[in-house]
Amino acid sequence: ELLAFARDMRREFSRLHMEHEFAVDEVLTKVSILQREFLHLHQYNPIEHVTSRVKSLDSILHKVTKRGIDWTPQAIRTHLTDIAGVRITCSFIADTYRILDTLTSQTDVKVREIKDYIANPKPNGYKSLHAIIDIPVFLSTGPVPVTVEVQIRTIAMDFWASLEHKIYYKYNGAVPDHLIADLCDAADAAEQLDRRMEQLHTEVRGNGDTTPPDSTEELEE
Ligand code: 0O2
Repeated sequence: ELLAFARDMRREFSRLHMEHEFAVDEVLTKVSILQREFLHLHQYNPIEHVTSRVKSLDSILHKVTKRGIDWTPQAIRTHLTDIAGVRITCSFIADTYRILDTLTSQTDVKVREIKDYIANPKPNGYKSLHAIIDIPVFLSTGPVPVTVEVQIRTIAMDFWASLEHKIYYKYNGAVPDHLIADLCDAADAAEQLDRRMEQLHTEVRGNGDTTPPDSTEELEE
């Protein structure tokens, strides 16, 4: 009986994983369409790169245990909102909001929560837009809503966040004070860079079409 239970659980978890993979695919398709249409309309590509991941079973169970969530697929589906993650890196701050608005206003996307860490950065300097969305995945049995965490940020914010993430893990969360202060300074520098790049971009675009001749090729990488 225990063996049958274990087998059922394994099947349930692999279904959970698969549904989240499908949801990531759906979001990636939406992002790719937005990107290509944006390029067609405005002659520039607002998205630098897109990455995605589905949490491994190990890290799902680790987080579930830490949070005291029941080890049932149903409870996990309801309470763990970052099993599927898509990260969109944009060139400019204005683009991050534009992409967020366009994505979250699509009729099949249900917004669960939006966190604007660009307007309200975390105390350590972390900046990004986070959207927790439910997206329908069409299975043989019908549509199933699946939750995806979408993070949207600029290249400078992404650069900062990936270094901070490495430092945080290296020190197991107990980052020395001088590094925390340095990271705060670096976050300020990243913000300044974002502002200056945006100003430059606006200025140059205001002076007519500056599309580089190979801009469409960027999408084919
Ligand atoms: P990983 O390894 O990227 O998956 P929660 O995820 O709900 O426990 P919270 O704070 O309620 O945490 O949600 P929030 O703020 O939306 O953060 C979720 C994710 O945003 C994190 O996932 C990170 O990817 C990113 N993030 C949030 N804060 C920071 C930060 O200070 N530095 C960096 N580098 N990334 C951050 P995970 O699961 O924590 O990490």
